[in-house]
Amino acid sequence: MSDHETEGGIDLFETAAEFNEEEKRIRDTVRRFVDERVIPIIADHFENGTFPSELIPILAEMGLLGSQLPPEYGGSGLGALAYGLVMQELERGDSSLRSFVTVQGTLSMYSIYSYGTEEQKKKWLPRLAKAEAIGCFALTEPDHGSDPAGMVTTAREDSGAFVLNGSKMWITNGAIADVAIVWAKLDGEVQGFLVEKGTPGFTALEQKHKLSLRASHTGELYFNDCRIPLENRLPKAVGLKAALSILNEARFGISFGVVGAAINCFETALEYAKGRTQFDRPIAGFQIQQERFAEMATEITKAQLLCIRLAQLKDTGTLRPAQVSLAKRNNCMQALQIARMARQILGANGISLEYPVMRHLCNLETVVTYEGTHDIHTLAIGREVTGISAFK
Ligand code: TGC
Ligand code: FAD
Repeated sequence: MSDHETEGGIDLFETAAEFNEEEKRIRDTVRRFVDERVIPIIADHFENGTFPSELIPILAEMGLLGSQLPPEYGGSGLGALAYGLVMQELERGDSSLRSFVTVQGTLSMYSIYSYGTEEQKKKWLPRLAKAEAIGCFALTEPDHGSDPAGMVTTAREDSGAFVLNGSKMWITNGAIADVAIVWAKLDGEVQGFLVEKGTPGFTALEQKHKLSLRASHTGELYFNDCRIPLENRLPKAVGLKAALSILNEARFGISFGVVGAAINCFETALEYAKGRTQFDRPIAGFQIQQERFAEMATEITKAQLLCIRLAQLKDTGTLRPAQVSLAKRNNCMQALQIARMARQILGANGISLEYPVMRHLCNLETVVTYEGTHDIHTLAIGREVTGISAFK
């Protein structure tokens, strides 16, 4: 281990000194799992456009699905920092794996936990935690992404049922989900509904031709007079605010996750640059490459410091949406820039799937877009500091 590392990888400002023994143990367990089970297979899955489903039961067994929820609902009651470190280590492997855990354990389970009835929680949360059922979170529509308030999917009450009409697009796990958390307008107001796989009038298709997040399922959902029982409405999920509050939880995890992808790119580039000789010298000795390493190390360090503070604010219950926007926006864009720099350092090998860098780079192009684009988070921060909304 060199001076700039802790046992968890590059850490110039020794942020790991803030982790307690339990947090380090959890980080190391997930790190080992990723090294042993994910990294050896993920490039093939990326190339073939498949998700490593055989890992799903292991993620469940490790308690990583809904890990922040209380044990009575199948969670592990993890604190914010431990949860963040789990996401960091998973995304060091691949964004698709972190995405799976975000959608299952955070977007789907938190929606039911925060806004569901006791019956809905008892029915779904333990099954989702054990991966006996797969969930998805369907907010985005073909014509309404950044502006979900404009959604046109509707629900109406009719003879003891809700009838859903409309479509959703770009839904992670959409085509494999047993239960979809669907956001639709009931009497003009956005509300959350549970739609089970196989319900007549509900069709889910896999989206093809992605060049990013290839090792992840992405689906399109169609609702054509789809009748669901009245008890499938999430009664407390009334208003767009409900959906947006769940996004905060996921954006928090992404802020940590992308640091893992950035660290993996940095470490790959460093090892490569020390071993690759041109003009009779290791390329790591050239000033231009050292500038790249200094830039990457600085941005990883700043992102790590942001994450630590983000977790502290979350644990004290004072975290504001604009703070999450700042961390998501900064860390995603910096991770993408780091992946681009690392790719340059690897020269032609930078575009090969034999190294993880281009895979991370392609994935991060999605991660800067979903859960609120870079621009949307820019405007969320702008609104916080000026007090004026650029959206309306
Ligand atoms: P606006 O008027 O600002 O807000 C409506 C109400 O919501 C409140 N609010 C929030 N509450 C909690 N957390 C947040 N982050 C919140 N943002 C806003 C707000 O205070 C207001 O409350 P109230 O009481 O006044 O009613 O709404 P707007 O329509 O102007 O939109 C604001 C905007 C643009 C920031 C919002 O629409 C937005 O965040 N857009 C981005 C959409 C997005 O992020 N979609 C993500 C889809 S899910 C996904 O990508 C999953 S990928 C998962 C994976 O694979 O990992
Ligand atoms: P648009 O909203 O059309 O934006 C296009 C461009 O315009 C962007 O650059 C944007 O920043 C910019 N723009 C928009 N509004 C403004 C503005 N006011 N000011 C300045 N610029 C603006 N969604 C889900 O609901 N569930 C999921 O599980 C999910 N998984 C996804 C998985 C993948 C692989 C991908 C790629 C997306 C996923 N999404 C999911 C959708 C994602 O959240 C949306 O793509 C995202 O919110 C952006 O919406 P959009 O693609 O419609 O872009």
